[in-house]
Amino acid sequence: MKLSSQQLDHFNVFGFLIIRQLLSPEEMARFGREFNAGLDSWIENGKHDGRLRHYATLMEEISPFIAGLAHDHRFGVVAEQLLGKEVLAIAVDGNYHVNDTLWHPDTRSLDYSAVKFCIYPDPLTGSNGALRVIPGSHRDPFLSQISREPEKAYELAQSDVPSYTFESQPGDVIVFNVALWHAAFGGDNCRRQGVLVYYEDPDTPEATAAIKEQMRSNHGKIAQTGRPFYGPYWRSIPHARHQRWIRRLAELDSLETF
Ligand SMILES: O=C(O)CCC(=O)C(=O)O
Repeated sequence: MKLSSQQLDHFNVFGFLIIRQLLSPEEMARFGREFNAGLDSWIENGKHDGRLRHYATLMEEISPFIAGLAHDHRFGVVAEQLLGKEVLAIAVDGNYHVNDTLWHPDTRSLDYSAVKFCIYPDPLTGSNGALRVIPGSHRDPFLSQISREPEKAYELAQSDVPSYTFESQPGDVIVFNVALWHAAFGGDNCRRQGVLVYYEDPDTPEATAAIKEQMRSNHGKIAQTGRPFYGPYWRSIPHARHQRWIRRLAELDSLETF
């Protein structure tokens, strides 16, 4: 899949890109089934009680279609075009979100670049939890100027911060630079979000150091669950692109969780 120069400009200028109906209804039906099976397999009694956000990786044999999206050209090759270089697939995961996600960027480091694809299996509008982004907030000085406390900084409620809302139908995908400020408001207690994250394949000391540090933090979060971030299934996916990622992560000391 080849992005147009307008799509690349949109991503570079605003920090995000929307690709409508990237996944077909049949693919979304499978996505939804594997998503629930994968997420529920990380819950002790197998059922989310809706009280707290629940996160799980989707890189195991229980969700082969979702795991395989990482090397699907609609994601892996698109990530390469967006970042203008080779990438590493870092995570495929999902969340049952509960209530609001307050404003934040996923990173404040501009030493490396990375993108996050979000796939919401249920229709979402601005009033029931659609993702909101602040266009152009992935670059400094705007990135650093925005406050996490809009109530104090601008006398604005979190949900009143000026933004663009990604209203979506199943199959629509948004991809954003991980430095972009984003949030979501008004969702229920089981708002489903699938995610694919790619980092640039680092070729400078700064990017390498920043990515290694970020990976330590990624592994640290998963280590608490007692599971490996990259389990045997993920490591064995027999796709050339995928195997290159595994080798590079090992070279970067970023493959092992413990
Ligand atoms: O609530 C959401 O949909 C966004 C969650 C989030 O902050 C993220 O994916 O980085």
